[in-house]
Amino acid sequence: MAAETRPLVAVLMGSKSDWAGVMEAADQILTKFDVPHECRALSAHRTPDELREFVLKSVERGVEVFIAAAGGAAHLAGVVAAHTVRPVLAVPIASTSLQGLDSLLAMAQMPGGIPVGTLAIGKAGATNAALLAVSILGGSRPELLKKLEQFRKEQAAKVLSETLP
Ligand code: RP5
Repeated sequence: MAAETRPLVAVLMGSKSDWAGVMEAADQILTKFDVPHECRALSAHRTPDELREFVLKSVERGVEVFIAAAGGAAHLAGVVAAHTVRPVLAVPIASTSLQGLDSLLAMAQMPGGIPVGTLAIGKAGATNAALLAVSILGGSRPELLKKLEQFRKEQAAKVLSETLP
């Protein structure tokens, strides 16, 4: 991985308000695994032209996985997937009175033909989207799979070391 500096993962979110405490978790995981990535706020509804341009340029520049997070009537992941055949991982954000259930259903219920892989609502989904991106990239980068195995060993050790009151 050391030689790769071009972004391999693009982390998109519908608004800057999706970052703190939620999508920053995806950034942290990708940084932990030394995966070159970039994070951008772009909206399917509010910046449709810039979003399309970004996705097309990203693919040209070598991005292999997209993560797309959005709240409410969440079309971001579907629109990204409309412009690329690279995998798109969707993270529903709990930013409305429906607490992310609206986004979860919008993302999970993509009609057959243009898939997005939908993760859990919120921070857990952001974390898992990044881990899944590492796993996807690991298909051609065995060193990333080794890091994932080590990560899981550390998680297991933590659970086993915990004592209850
Ligand atoms: C969605 O609307 C964003 O993904 C965000 O979750 C939600 C609210 O956006 P802001 O009004 O905070 O910009 O598009």
